Amino acid sequence: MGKSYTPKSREHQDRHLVGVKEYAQYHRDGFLKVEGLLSKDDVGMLFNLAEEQRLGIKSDKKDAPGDNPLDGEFASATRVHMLSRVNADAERGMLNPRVLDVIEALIGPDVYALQSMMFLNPPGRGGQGWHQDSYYIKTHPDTLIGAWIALEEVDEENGCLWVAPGSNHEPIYPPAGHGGGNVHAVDAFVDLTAVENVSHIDDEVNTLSKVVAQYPPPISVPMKAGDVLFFHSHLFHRSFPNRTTDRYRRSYVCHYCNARSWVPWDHDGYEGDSGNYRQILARGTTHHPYAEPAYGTEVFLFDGDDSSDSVRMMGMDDGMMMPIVQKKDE
Ligand SMILES: O=C(O)CCC(=O)C(=O)O
Repeated sequence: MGKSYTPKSREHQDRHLVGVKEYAQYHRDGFLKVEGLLSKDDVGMLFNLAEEQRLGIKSDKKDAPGDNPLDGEFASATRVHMLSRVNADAERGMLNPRVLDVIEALIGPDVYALQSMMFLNPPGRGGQGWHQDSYYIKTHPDTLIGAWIALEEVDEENGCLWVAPGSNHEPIYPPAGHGGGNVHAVDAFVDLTAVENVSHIDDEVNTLSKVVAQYPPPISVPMKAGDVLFFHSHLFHRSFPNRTTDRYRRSYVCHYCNARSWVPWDHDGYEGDSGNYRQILARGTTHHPYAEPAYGTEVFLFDGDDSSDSVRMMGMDDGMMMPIVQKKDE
């Protein structure tokens, strides 16, 4: 007999509990907005980080042509990938315990933190056409999930996210010309059409938009600072460029997966067949290799106490389901 494992991350203060209705809604619709999940301090830390990036990029571009001193900044400052590998605050943001509380409930118990992106989206910039995140990041089994953290008010004007509710039940549409080789379940479907120019902002050339059109009209997801949108990696979603003249659209977007998945992916490449060893174990435990937080951010992993009893739902004589504790030695 192998060592028993009852999934249970270490207790910590201020845990955000997910409701059963929220869990069901996430799995039905493919997204879940949790309002006010991040504290003012946590949002402030990430907002300041976004500002550092924005101003850093601005000063780099001070020689950009044009009369408007913001031209260079607007032309370049849209998104910064993987700050979490080089900055302690960015790592803390990706491993925010309350974000992980929700991720753990939705796709856990064992969680890898894979990716972070800081979006700045100045006036006139940003936007990403219809796409599915698992098209880009491979996890097998496919357990990828995104967390979109609003660092300020976002709405249709400055380029909030749009989603097609229920489209998370779709398979991943493969790119034309590649035989679908880099998406899951190649050759498993008789009628899965290939798509072109996924993520292109123009629906005329991004042919995933034709599948999106089979759904009820997509909905926008306006958010306030500290709200977090959790979204399924098969969900059709997009954003439009920021069409204001005087507002940014700052957000921090991170991706996670179940830490029992094989991850043949890493943002910066990896050696061998598996990128698992580059992914931070953020909750639970795993039989795969993993990375630890480079800046020492505390994570609440499996507490190593395998004496916990296992609880199962069982049918009683009266026909009711009851949680029954199963002792290890039974
Ligand atoms: O925030 C955006 O504009 C796009 C983000 C997105 O689509 C993603 O992270 O998958």
